[in-house]
Amino acid sequence: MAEGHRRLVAVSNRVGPLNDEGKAGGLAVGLSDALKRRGGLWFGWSGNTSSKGTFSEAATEIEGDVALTTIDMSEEELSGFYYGYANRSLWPLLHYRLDLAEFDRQSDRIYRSVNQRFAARLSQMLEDDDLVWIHDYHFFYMGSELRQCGFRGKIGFFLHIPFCPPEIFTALPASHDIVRAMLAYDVIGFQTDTDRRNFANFCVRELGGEKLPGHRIRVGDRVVVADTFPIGIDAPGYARFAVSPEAGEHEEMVRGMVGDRLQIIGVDRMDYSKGLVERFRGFERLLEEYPENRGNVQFLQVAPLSRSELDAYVELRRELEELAGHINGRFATLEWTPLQIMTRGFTRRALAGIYRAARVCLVTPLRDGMNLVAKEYVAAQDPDDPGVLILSRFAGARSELTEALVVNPYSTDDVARALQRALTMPLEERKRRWEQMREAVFHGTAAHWCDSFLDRLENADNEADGSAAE
Ligand code: ADQ
Repeated sequence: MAEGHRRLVAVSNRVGPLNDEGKAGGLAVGLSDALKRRGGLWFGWSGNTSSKGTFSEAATEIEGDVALTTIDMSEEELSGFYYGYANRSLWPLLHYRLDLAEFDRQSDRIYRSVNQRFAARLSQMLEDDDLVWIHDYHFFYMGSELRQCGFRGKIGFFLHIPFCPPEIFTALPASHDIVRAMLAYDVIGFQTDTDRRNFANFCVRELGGEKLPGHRIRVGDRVVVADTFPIGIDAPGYARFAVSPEAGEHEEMVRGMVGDRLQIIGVDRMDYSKGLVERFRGFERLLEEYPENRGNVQFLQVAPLSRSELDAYVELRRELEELAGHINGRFATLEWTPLQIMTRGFTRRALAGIYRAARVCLVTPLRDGMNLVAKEYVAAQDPDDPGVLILSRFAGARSELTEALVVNPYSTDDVARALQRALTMPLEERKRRWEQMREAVFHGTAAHWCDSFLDRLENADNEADGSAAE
């Protein structure tokens, strides 16, 4: 373990990988970096299901100073906890989609029991001065369960996705239970000030809490820190990926495929929060309203399948494929297909090369905690010929990437206009905008995110008793 630091114990639904070879998402990259630097334990679900009776066994792999410990779930747990409560109730609700949220007491019960079982298992491995950091909407109850098991050390929580306004969150039957349980944490982190405010407003209006200076909240006799810690990427590492041989090969492949045309790229898990349907309509409107682009632009949407067991995701895939077919049918010629959709995954280096080959990146979620694709696209650009980022006003990344072309993703015209502007933007303006964004991405890195959260957590006692500087 690194000197001078307490052991870091991180908890997230999926664990690892610790290397940069795979297809790791944002959470894994940020955490693996912190764990490799400090040493520690990473605990979560193995990704496997096993029958009752055997699943309390934990498996541990050691890599350097990091132990990766996982446990299995039963089929019932997977369906009630992961597909049920986490992804059918909490995910849509926290993304402001009350229309898609489903609530049932069976999955509520299973969600709580998985939190309890994971906490019980983890608490056997904890030492008093460990710094425990719980991640995301799968584990809202984990902190209070660890307290029930007797753990008295520091526990922090970071929410990777948005926290919706109390007017929406109160629709969740267990909304009070969840936020009360969250008060067991010492520090609660959000991606944006909006999320932080929504949470604080819930505490005030629903639980009779009080906002204190220094982004602290008092509810009864509990004082917690609730602050904003925007997640970032390993920007220097990503910029290096973008000039690696593997990236170069992919960049060339894309350039070869598009020829003289301009490439537009979108990269998102196939999820209704990412605004893909609206984005496709915006692209269609571009071809309608600005016909000079016909035959001269190419839109590649990379959209790996996600949560395909859930109806809303099956329906989204059907709708997207139909819409892509409609747009291609309407505008394609013998030598040009305007829109291509791919569901395969790429390595991080390959993806960096694909970003670098694209003149425009469309990041138009209807709601997104942060959105790391936007930051990766910026980090991967060629400084002499950078592309243009079109960014939704509803992505957390919007607060930092102020020189992106900001759009309302619900407005087809707005998306089409921004596309036209991006495709015709002079090199000087592209460079000027990109430099601001590059600065922001290199400033707010994954390491910075980790360090500022963990510093805050280590100092949380002093803050909770009001002695921190205000
Ligand atoms: P996600 O919703 O998964 O993350 P995002 O932040 O964009 O969204 O991260 C996606 C990651 O997956 C990126 O690193 C991207 O490169 C990678 N990826 C996507 N498609 C890929 C493909 N085909 N092949 C390889 N890699 C691919 C959640 C929240 C976000 C928040 C992050 C981190 O929803 O708002 O930014 O957590 O906190």
